[in-house]
Amino acid sequence: MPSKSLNAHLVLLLIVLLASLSDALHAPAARRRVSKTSVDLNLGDELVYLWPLPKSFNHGNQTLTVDPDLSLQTQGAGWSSPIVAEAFERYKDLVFNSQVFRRGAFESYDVTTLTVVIDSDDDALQFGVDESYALYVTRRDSMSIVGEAIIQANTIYGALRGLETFSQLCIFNYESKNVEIYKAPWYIKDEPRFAFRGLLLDTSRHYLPLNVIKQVIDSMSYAKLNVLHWHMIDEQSFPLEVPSYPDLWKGSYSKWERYTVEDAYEIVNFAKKRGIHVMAEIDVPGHAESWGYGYPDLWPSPNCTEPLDVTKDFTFEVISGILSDMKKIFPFELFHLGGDEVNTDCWNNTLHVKQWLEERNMTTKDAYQYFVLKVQEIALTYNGIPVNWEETFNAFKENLNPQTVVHNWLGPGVCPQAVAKGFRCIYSNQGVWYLDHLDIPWQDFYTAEPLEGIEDSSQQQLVIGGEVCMWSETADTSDVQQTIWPRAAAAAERMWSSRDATSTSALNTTVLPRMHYFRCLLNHRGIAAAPVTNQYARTPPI
Ligand code: CP6
Repeated sequence: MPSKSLNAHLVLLLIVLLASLSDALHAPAARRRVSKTSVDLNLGDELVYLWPLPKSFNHGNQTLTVDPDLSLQTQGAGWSSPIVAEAFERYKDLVFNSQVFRRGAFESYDVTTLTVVIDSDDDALQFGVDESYALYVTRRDSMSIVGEAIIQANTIYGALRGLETFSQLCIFNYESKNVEIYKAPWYIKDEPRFAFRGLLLDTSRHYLPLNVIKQVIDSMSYAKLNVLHWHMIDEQSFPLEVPSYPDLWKGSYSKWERYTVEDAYEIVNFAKKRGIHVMAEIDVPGHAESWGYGYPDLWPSPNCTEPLDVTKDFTFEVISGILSDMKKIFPFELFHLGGDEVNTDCWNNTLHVKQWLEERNMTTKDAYQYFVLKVQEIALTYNGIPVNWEETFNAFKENLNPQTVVHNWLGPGVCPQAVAKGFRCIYSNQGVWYLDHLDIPWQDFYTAEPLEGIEDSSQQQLVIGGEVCMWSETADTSDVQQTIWPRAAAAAERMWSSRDATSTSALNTTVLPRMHYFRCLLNHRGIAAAPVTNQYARTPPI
């Protein structure tokens, strides 16, 4: 045998030996030959497989069967809501559709009716809308008048959250071929810890088709997230149709990578039916280069295409036109005005801007403040509450409009400072809640705490919630869902469930099996959620 080939064989042998040695060190003995290890979590009896965990619950130990022809009965002032009726049909599809039923002719089910009692008929999806609900599931004979499963909610949006929880209790049993509810009876009373539970989607770096955005919205509702922060426009592309300035979307990547006004309405309505607000953003004065493809006058000069030209009235006329058009589409009270990562160097290097600054005795930082405050005023005239990235607070502190919501992203530090000055705050610490940072593990998403460093309870009230960010420089339709899920779910439980329920000790025993299970639920619902860990998992009650 030639020596080269012998060497190659030796090297191969060595690799095989080392690989099996490392397997032996890392894997249980019985599975030494499998590259992936396997864990049998075997903790099911004590754990409740609902995600996010409800605020309070009690349950028994009965198994109830659910009728595939489950009927909806609505009561209370909100009884006629089409939003609830449609949601019921969606959840029925999710629970029953992909299963094959062996329905006996005389089979009788324990749960044949879901009764939803809604106290208010107001279907306005306002910020802070009451999302609380109670859910009871018992045997039919013990509650003969109103049925076996009851959701009580003050608003239709609370009812939607209750429907999600009910759907998570319904599990298909491949032996009995029935959908079953385990550990009944159930008594659940639930409400969110934070009113703002967001996910940022970036459609400027990579365009996302409407159907993909809709699927993300659907998946958000499964984790009870309630704000889609639509970071639609940035320096790379301007995909939105703006009737007041129809050349703006010349800054889109192509003619088919665009959103019409109707498209945007459709997203807002689709989200509303799932109790999800859409918070739109125009990120100014930085991150706005694409605006100039349609209107080059917005650029200080062809060599200075960002930040937008602070000297021209035209700049603020365009912003006013955009906000006027966008506020008609996006009724959510909060409107994001960006303000992050503004590099003003080229303002100084552009003659007419430099002169404008000198005439007014302004520094570039003054001009940045002038820009941000002016845009805040414009937004307020259209009844938009300004949200700004934290750099604006870091630079201008109490000069910001007092209604401003400060949006954290640089480390954990700013919310304590902002709420101490009376501003509201959204937590998005990039070290733990940036989904495009693939190296951040789910445990870091889970243990992140929006109230960290804030002891005073009235200051804590000013933290309206948090948001996980799916920046899309390196992600698109091909991988957006698997990048969002399941880690966004870890943050979703942090924002919904009570602080003491989301204990940060014993993550591997109390949270990991439930995470595995919720990820599996997402997969069953057609969402391309990535594996939680590189381990196989057997999670009760399946
Ligand atoms: N785009 C915009 C971005 C980011 C921000 N704003 C960003 C910055 C740093 C990281 C990730 C994202 N891509 N408009 C900051 C809020 Cl690490």
